[in-house]
Amino acid sequence: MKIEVWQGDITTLAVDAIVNAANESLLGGGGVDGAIHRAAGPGLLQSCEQLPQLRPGVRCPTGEVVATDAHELPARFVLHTVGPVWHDGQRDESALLANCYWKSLQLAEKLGARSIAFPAISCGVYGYPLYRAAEIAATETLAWQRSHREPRRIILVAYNTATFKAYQQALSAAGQTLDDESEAPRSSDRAIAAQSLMPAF
Ligand code: AR6
Repeated sequence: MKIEVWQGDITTLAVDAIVNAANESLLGGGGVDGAIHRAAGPGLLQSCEQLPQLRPGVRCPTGEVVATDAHELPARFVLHTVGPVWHDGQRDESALLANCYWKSLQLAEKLGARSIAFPAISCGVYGYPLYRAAEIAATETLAWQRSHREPRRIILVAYNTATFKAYQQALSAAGQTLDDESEAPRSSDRAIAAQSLMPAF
């Protein structure tokens, strides 16, 4: 197995879980977050509003992740994670970004997901330098795949060519041979209900 790199719109992927680069409110925003909410329909916002972790005044800490149903998306679950805002690299940004990947994979495993797709968390509005973020995405996903059975299929989604190239370069530097562009994956039917598996922050 390899970590796959795929260029396109994450909302079109029929995988078990797609990851959303959310903000601490978990109530939607721009970028990939906006695209996911638009494609999922209004039910996704309702699911976010009903998350048991989001009591009044409580926000989702950076580096954490929660799951909701994916509503009208072809995926089964949306895993909402909050990436770090890039400042100067001295504010734990790399550890926080690594948490987004690792904790998303842990939650996907708990949900029975066999396939998961990640956007380039923090690489848009949050300003994380692209190649440094790609290195973290490559390191964390490869480490996971080498030590866990599921989710077996891990896809790094690049929305543009620069991100696609950064992923290829980072995966190659981390020891993976270059992959051909993969087909859009299909979902499996082994996922179990998200609601019973909500983690606490
Ligand atoms: N499919 C795949 N990737 C996408 C898509 C898409 N449809 N649309 C954008 N991207 P960003 P962040 C890429 O800004 O930096 C939101 O408002 C995009 O090209 O979405 O983590 C949230 O609510 C970039 O490479 O997320 C937060 O407030 C990557 O997704 C804030 O932005 C992430 O860019 C989070 O900022």
